[in-house]
Amino acid sequence: MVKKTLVAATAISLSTFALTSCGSSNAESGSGGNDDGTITMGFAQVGAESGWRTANTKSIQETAEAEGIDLKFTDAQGKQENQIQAIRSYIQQKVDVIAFSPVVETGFDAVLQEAKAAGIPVILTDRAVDVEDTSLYETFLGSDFVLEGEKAGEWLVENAKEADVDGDGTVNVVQLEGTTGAAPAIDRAEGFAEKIAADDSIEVTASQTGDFTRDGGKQVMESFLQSDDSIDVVFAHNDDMGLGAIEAIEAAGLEPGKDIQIITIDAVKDGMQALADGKINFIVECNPLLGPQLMDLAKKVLDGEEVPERVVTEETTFTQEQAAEVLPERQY
Ligand code: GYE
Repeated sequence: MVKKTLVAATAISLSTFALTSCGSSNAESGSGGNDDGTITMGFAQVGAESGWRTANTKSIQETAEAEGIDLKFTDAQGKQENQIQAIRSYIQQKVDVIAFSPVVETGFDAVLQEAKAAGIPVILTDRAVDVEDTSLYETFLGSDFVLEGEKAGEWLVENAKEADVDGDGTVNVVQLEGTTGAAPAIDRAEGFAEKIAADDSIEVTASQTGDFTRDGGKQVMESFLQSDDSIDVVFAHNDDMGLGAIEAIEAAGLEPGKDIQIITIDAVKDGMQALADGKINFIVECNPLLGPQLMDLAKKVLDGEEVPERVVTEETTFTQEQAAEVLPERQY
């Protein structure tokens, strides 16, 4: 699959062989924007589903403003058709560059071909698309989601004994998946599954989408709790769903972080607070502050400079002690 090839091109390759632009013909003018030098960027955002997304939007808007980039911003409210419509309208408006974070991986071929035909370069931020022709976009800036899932799985394997809260020899895990078909949902599940396969005592007993929202996580967790009283661990694909699960667990009279352990991804402030409070057990960081790198890539693309086909953001992980330490300085 195209995406898998991209994931293999890690940060290391940035400085070595991957300095190939996959659609530089789009931007050969080297104009760097309009006659007055102002760059107009059309950005089609996923929505406002999570704390991560809010921080991501803020980073993009603030950086554009600080750098004098004229940003046209739309919120697709989690719907792919809205996003496609927004991209089409940016093409009609003849923006200099289009950036977007694809709601789901597939189904963007046609609109990306339209952008290419119009000579407008496209930058993927945060999430990947699954298209045959990678020349349909210039570069993809964002996290390695498989690696994030792997980090979550690794931690669980290392802490399997403690995670087997009821001591029955099996670590029963329920998974709260992100939006169905979205790159982070697919890849995080994959990375996690790969790592926990090393320990036969760990088993994913139920897995359902909570759509990356707090409410979704709460509802799915409520139904999991109703049908299963042997849940040891929740693996939530983002903090918000984990926070929703905490509400459901507390409402069921159980103690999150103790009776049921919780692993999440993102490390936004609310998640980090719950981690420091002992309600979450481990968080894998996913950095939403992509604005500066995005604007930098856009300028380079418009100046006709070569850009790496994949730019991976650097991330870490947090235990409860580490969360308490860094929380006062956490920006988002
Ligand atoms: O983890 C989640 C958000 O695409 C990385 O989307 C992003 C994910 C993030 O809704 O909180």
